Amino acid sequence: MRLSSQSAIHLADSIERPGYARDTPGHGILHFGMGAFHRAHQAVYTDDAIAATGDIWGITGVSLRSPAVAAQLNPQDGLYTVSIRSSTGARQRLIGSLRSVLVASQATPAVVAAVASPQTHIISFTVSEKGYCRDAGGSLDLALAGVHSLYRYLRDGLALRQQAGLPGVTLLSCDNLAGNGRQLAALLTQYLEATAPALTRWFHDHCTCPATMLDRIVPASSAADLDQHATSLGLRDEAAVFTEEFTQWVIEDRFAGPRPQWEAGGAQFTRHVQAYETAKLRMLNGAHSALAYIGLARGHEFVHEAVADLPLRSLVERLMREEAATSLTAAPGQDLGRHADALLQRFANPALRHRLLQISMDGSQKIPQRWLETLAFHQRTGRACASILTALAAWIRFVRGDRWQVDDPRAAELAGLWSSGDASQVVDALFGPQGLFRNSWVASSADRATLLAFIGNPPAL
Ligand code: CS2
Repeated sequence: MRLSSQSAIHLADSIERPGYARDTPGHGILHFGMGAFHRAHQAVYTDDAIAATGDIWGITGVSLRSPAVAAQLNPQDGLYTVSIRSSTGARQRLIGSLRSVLVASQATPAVVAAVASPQTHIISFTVSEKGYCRDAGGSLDLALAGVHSLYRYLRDGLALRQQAGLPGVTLLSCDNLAGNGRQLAALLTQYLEATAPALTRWFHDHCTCPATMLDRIVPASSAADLDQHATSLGLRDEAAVFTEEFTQWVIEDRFAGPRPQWEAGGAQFTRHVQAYETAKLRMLNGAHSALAYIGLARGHEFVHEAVADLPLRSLVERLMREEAATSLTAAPGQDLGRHADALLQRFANPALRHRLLQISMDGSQKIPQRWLETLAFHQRTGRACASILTALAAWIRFVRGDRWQVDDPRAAELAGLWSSGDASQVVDALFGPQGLFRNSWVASSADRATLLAFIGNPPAL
């Protein structure tokens, strides 16, 4: 039997349930990007906030193109379980904050109407780095921002809000971008200026784009996970997600209207989001990407295996402690050394089975904020960053595309750079003065030589 509002009474008693009645209409959150991450993070904080305050909020999910998540969640009335996997076992909980999922490409008017609805106060996003349709320099690429980009739905819905005299909304980017709120505001402004200039002023005067830092490791659920889970649950949950105990959400308190009391689930509201965010991107995500590209080349499949490979573990420690942490200003009370200790422990969790290939996706969208900004910082301090350069060389070999399937919006272009077989041409096309990533980092001649040496001959570690 499939999980749904009706069948939920058959769930095993050990499973925690929403502490509120789900059938009351409430305030609305419209969330773009219904992947496992949102279901294991923001939707859980929202569930906690509703249970703690009785203030009802409901999330309407939007998938931009793929109907897969809607087909998992709608037949289940939006219900799904989160399983927390630690080394001591698993704990499960049923989440009630999600109401339904729209597929934007098939239900455009419904998505635009949801943006414009007076019940909607927050529109949030986990559309991944590439969902923002940026060019390599970080500006909006209008050719990519087509009819099924998030910008189009925002523009059409916000225009209706303006015409109806409705209040603005909070646009909350929850993606791993440096200065995610600021970037969303700038990109949407570029889009409006190009396609609906009369709306730009209203957007600036009525909407806000707070900065956020979100952290929880959520591997994609596999078919085997779902099968095994059905046995322990007593019902089949096609939308189940599996995650770790750790969770963190740091948010800038700059909302255009009401918001859930996410503090009830442990969210921190602070002015120092940027410090947390930069530390997370350069340490956690920077380490993750290094584990992915170097770990795959060393024959590993999962993060816990790669971090148990001692020479690789030491490289990742040096990357976090000596290269990333020294480029950061900690938030008040934040201890970056302890942060690195905790990350190593989280990476070592064997129950998570987090695939390196999942992290390897979309490298061209990830490396600027994970590695290149650290390299640029230390170009000014004079510190050599051998660990990041080793990881960067592994990525350059990876995008050649001859050993793994490269899942990246620039995959063809990156593989094309390799057509001459000459690594120095590839490095110059990426990190030379005219290179693709020149706005983030241009390799000095010493770093260029190191990179070329590491590409030709991966260091033994
Ligand atoms: C990972 C992140 O796939 C990736 O690129 O580095 O999804 C990471 O697991 C999360 O940011 C953890 O909060």
